[in-house]
Amino acid sequence: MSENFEFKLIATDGMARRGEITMPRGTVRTPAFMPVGTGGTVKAMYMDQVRDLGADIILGNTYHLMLRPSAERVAKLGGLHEFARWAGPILTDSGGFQVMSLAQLRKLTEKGVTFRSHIDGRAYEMSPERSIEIQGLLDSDIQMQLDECVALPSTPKDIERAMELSLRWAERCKVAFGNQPGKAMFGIVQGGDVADLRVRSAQALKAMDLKGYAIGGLAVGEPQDVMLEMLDITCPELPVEKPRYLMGVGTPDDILKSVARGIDMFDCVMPTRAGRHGLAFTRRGKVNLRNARHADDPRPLDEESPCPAARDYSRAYLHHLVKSGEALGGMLLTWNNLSYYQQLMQGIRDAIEAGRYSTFAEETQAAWGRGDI
Ligand code: PRF
Repeated sequence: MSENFEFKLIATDGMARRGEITMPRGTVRTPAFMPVGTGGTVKAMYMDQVRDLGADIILGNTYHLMLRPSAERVAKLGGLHEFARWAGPILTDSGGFQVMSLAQLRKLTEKGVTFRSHIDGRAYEMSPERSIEIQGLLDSDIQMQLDECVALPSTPKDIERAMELSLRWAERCKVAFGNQPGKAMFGIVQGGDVADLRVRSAQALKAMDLKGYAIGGLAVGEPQDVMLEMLDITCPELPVEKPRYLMGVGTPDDILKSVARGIDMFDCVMPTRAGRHGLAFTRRGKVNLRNARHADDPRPLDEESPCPAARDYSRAYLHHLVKSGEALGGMLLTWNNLSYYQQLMQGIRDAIEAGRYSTFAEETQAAWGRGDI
C-alpha cells in the first residue's frame, strides 16, 4: 500500500498490460473488473463476498447517491466506505452519464446540467465543480470528471460539441479536485465513432497530465468492431504510465478483446443485472436459467468452480428459484457471475505475466462454445 496514488506496469504482452494501482485503501491488480455498486450496494451481494471473490475495487455512482441518501448525509456518516462497509478503494462515476440515461427534464449548458430526479421529480443542478465536491463528500478514491456522452449513432457535429465540452469540463474538474496525494481524478476521452475526434480528445487530456484516463462514449449503441477500432486508435495516444479505464464495458468477450488493445480497468452491470434476470456466465458460456430445459437438470452450473453458487446447486433448483421470482435466485446467479468475471480477470492477469495472452484469449473464447449450454 501507499500514501500516494501510483500505477506501475508489471508486465506487457503485445498491447495487453499487467499492472498495479496502489493507494492508501489498497492495491488494485490490473486488468481489473470493478463490480457496480450504484447506490452503495453491489446488488444482491454482501460486501464480504465481493471482496472474497477477488474484487480489489468497486464502483459507486454520484447521481444515485446525491439523490438518495445525499452526499452530505453519507459524509456525515463517515463516507461511502464506512456507510457501505467496503474498506477497499472506490471509484465513482461523475453523474453526467447517469443523468442523461435516467433523469427527467435534463438541460445541458456550459455551466453544467440541470435535471429532475427520476425518483421524486426534485430539481437538481450539477456542475463539474459540484460533481467533484460530491465525489469528495463520498470520499471516493478515484473520481471521474463530469463529461457528456452522446449515444451512437449521432452526427459528427454533435459528437464534436460534446467532446469539446467534456474537455473544458475536464479542466474545471482538475482545478476543483486540486492536489489530493492518495486520490486520483481521471479524465474521460470522448469522440464517439469519429477517429480524429478520439485522437484530439486523448491528446488534449494527456496534456492535462491527469492520474488516469477513461475511455467513455463507447458501448452506447455501436457494433463491437467499431468500439474495438476506437480503442485501437485511442490507446496509443494515451500515456503508457497511466491506467486506462473503459467505462461501462462489458461482456467477457468485450473484456478479452479490450485488454488485448491496452485497457486496464472495466466496470459493467452485466454480471449483476444479468444474474438478477436469470442469466449465468460460466467457463463454458452463458446459461439462461429461465429456459424450461433446465427444469429436470441435476447438474450444477460448473462442477469445477470454486464458487459454491456454481458448484453446489443444481440447474433445476436455480431454474425453480428464477421462475418463482425468489430473491435467492438473483443472489446465487449474481454470486456465480461475479465469481466468473473475477476468475476471468485472474486468468487474464496470469496469462499476460506468462506472455501467453493471445493463446489464453483464444482458448477462453473456444470454451464458451456457440451459445446456451
Ligand atoms: N461517461 C461516464 N460514465 C460512463 C460512460 C461515459 O461515457 C459510459 C459509456 N459506456 C458508461 N459510463 N461518465
